Amino acid sequence: MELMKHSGFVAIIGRPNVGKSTFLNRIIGQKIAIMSDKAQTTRNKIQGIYTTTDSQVVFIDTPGIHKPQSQLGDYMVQAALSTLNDVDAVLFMVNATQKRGRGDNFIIERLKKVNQPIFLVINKIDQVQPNDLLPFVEDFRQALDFREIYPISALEGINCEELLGAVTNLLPAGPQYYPADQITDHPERFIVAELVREQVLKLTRQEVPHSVAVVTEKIQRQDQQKVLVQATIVVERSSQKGILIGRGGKMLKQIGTQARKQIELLLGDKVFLELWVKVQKDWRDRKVDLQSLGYQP
Ligand code: GDP
Ligand code: K
Ligand code: MG
Repeated sequence: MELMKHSGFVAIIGRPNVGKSTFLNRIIGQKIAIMSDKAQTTRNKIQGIYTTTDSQVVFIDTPGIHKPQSQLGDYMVQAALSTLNDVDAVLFMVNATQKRGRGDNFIIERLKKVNQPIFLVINKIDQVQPNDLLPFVEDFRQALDFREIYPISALEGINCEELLGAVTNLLPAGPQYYPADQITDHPERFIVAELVREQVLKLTRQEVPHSVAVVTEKIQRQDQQKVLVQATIVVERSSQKGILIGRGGKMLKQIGTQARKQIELLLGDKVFLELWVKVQKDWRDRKVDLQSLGYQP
């Protein structure tokens, strides 16, 4: 096997909504992790693989660390924390517009037991005055010994290349873990389901987004660059099914139209998308359901 100048695994952790998935997608240059302004958008670990001629960095996007309120929440926090033990470096991401709080301190306590280099990544600097950054940095610097500190904007791309370069240079020589053209560890059908769930997150409110899971039933390539995609949206209660379908099917149609555009970008072909909605009572608190929906420990 060919040895690369730099290769390894880098975890991105932080509270919900600080911009972890946005950063990952920016680095990879394609949407492999869905994003939204809702906490707990990301439920699984997602690897984003960045390969150049002499290096390979495998970024691991994680669910935001929060106080779990269901079996699903438990799974998500465990998924995030467990990555800390087997990576070469950690990016601890915080939001420049939010002071250090209990959620950050909880993570910092866990990070104290990590021996690998830890970068403090201060995201969303497009939203703050430069003068406010210095006290912000000072406050975090006192809390933990960071290898480096990078203020960035994942949304606008500020300082992201620089951060990528610094992390890459830190990694030791090692194997190329994935083929050069592979950008994520998840199969196409996982991302397709996530792209449908992203639209549900965007278009619904309150408890509905958190009660939804999506399963891809079929991806079938047909003639003339057309792909048939079938997916089921799983909810916890029949009232939620009603909301998702909407009056005269209007909501489901809107979800379908938006999701189809995203799936077309992913697959590079015209897509014909069929969606169903199914009730699976309280799936978020049932171990068997969690496993069958892809949230397994
Ligand atoms: P995650 O939960 O940490 O993965 O966060 P997401 O990537 O889902 O982003 C949460 C929200 O923050 C979304 O609405 C993003 O558009 C927004 N966001 C992410 N990065 C930035 C940034 O650099 N600047 C601003 N202004 N918003 C951002
Ligand atoms: K989010
Ligand atoms: Mg995320």
